[in-house]
Amino acid sequence: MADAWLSLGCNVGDCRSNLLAAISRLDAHSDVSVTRVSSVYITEPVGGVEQPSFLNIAAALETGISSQGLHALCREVERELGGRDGRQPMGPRAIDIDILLYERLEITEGELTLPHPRMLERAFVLIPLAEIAGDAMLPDGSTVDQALAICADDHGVEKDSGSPRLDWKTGEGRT
Ligand code: PH2
Ligand code: MG
Ligand code: MG
Repeated sequence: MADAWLSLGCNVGDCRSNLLAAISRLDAHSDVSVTRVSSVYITEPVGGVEQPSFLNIAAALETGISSQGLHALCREVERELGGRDGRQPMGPRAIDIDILLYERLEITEGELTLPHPRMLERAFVLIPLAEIAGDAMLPDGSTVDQALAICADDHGVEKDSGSPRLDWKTGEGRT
């Protein structure tokens, strides 16, 4: 089994529902177990066009599928939830599922680069990830907590403390 960590984001439609549906579908795969999901964070958009705030979460999973297999599964779940319809790079989307880390693998193969090439520059990725996996290691042996400590991104990232956590086992947490 391999450990992998994902970043999920949404800023179009019913985002809590889309995020919950995404982690539930990933967990429903026979070779994927979601083990932890962060709080939901309301985050200022980074890059691209002017667009609404995002909701972002991080998720930890254990999987028997390869990094490429997991990438294909993430794309499939994005498609099922309408997250790839008409979207632009860095633009608004109903669901985005990015693999951040897969074990301590360092690869570029087709569309997949690991670790995620922009994760170290993004507070909306590192803050949720540090909540559930501060000790997780990057390929160079440094930790997520260390990466967050030196991240200079000052875009707003605020825990959505007024709403329940998303529970992918019971399906609770939709508003
Ligand atoms: N995703 C993007 C572009 N910008 N900004 C925030 N706050 N959160 C995101 O998930 C995000 C973004 C493209 O993947
Ligand atoms: Mg993304
Ligand atoms: Mg993506």
